[in-house]
Amino acid sequence: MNDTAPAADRQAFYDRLAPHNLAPLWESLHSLVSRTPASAAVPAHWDYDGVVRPYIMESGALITAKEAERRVLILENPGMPGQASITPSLYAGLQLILPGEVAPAHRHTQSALRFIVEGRGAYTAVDGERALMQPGDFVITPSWSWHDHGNETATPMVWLDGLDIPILKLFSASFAEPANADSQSVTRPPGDSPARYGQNMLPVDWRPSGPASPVFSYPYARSREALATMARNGAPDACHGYKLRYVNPATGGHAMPTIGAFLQLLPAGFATAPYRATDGTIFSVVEGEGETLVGDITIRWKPRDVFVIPSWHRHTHRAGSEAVLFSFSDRPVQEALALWREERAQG
Ligand code: 1HN
Repeated sequence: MNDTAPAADRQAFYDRLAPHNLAPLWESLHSLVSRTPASAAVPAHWDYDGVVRPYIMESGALITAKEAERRVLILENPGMPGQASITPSLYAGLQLILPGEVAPAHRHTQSALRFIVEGRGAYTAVDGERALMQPGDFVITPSWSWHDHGNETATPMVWLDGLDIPILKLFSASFAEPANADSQSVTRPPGDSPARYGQNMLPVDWRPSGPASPVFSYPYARSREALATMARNGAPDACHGYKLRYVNPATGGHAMPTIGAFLQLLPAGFATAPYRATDGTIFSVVEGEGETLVGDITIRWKPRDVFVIPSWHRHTHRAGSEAVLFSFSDRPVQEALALWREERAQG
């Protein structure tokens, strides 16, 4: 063989290989092992008030939360149509629960987060304890924990769901089961886990039973106040503004082992220095208006919008007014596997 074999001869060879479940590596080597990350995901933006909200509300008239099990519009990355993914490793959706509805109790090996977008006072119950939800609250349902949601208020509630569905799919490790009642019986009063685990103290002799945080609700008021105090007391980070990470108070690690979550404040007029990292990140705008420049794309955002920046896409945020952004990514997985990289402000 020489390096000038006609393309047709090579193709004929590949065609004879295929029935034997064989393929030539040399045709795909450089896309399999790219010099820099090549995400299938593309930058994308969902306008909540202008586009998404009307469709979510329309879904409320078509199917009940009980019939749907979860009434959610999936936020599909336009670079990965039909794959129920917002990045190659993560799923995101917007979930609606109407007054009087219950999203029935179940558990699964997928870990989930909720970030509350609209409405106040509905609850999520996790392993027998309810937490009432307000806009901007961050709530987790760790892998294999029982969870159900109920809305006993008079107004619709919408939240952003983030799950590690594509990661579980990669590992073929999905298990799920329904509970035997729609609503879990309440075994601990509301506020029990924040008291035990969320006051910078832990019950003496308590040992964690798993890697996820024993605190399952992180109220916005507290996180927001922390950011405001940071902003009063020091200079912003050039790439992040003022940015905090949600933690498991028992370990200092991320709240869940597969999904990391963050909240950042950008002062009015602040522009972040160019930044990129290997964790493709989903943002939910809590307060303020601004824009994010990624490559030659400009995403203009306002409260309740969602946008996604794929892995290794250099970007900068510019806040028109003081802004607060929630975000989540697969960073804990990449850190555990020693794969996570970032690059700050370069060229
Ligand atoms: C799920 O359990 C919830 O508990 C939301 O609210 C979205 C998407 C796929 C699989 C399970 C929830 C989900 C989900």
